[in-house]
Amino acid sequence: MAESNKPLVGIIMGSQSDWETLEHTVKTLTEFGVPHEVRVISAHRAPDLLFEYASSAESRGLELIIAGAGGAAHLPGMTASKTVLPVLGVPVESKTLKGLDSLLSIAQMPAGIPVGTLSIGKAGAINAALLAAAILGAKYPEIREALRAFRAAQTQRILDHPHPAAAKTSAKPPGRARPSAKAMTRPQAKRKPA
Ligand code: RP5
Repeated sequence: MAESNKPLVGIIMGSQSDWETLEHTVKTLTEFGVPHEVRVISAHRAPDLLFEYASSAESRGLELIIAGAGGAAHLPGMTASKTVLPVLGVPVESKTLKGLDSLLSIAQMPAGIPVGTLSIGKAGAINAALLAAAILGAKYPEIREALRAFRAAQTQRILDHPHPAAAKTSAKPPGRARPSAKAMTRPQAKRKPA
């Protein structure tokens, strides 16, 4: 079972200050039972560490990387340049330009090195985890089913609260909606392919 605890997803961020955004990615992946690891790796302040991390990610068993950064956000793109694993980028909201700088830095990659870019801030951080679950779900049926249950529960919350005032008092953020009782009792996703 040790194998089942091996991280499938690497979550990296450019600074400690990015944690308040990327913690939503971690929380969501945890709720889906997706094994992951978390590191602060700055593209500018620790470039050698970034190269080492990205170039060894595949051989260490990672299957996907989520990289969050703000400002001149080169971390996702540089990570993608050093691995063939899928890289999802989360633009962190910057103080000066509200994350527009981060978004463009991550999204505007040259042809040949793609980064799957999410929206700015918390929504992007949550969606990065959900997109990771969708990608990994092609190989791991339990992740796919957890995602299916999450989506059904999310829809049901809308249907159950047609009045906006009622929805306001009882709606939960997407990450709070547990996928299924079955998925939640399982600490980690199994590693066996479908
Ligand atoms: C980027 O610079 C980081 O991703 C962070 O969003 C931003 C500011 O970093 P700190 O100055 O707060 O460490 O590299």
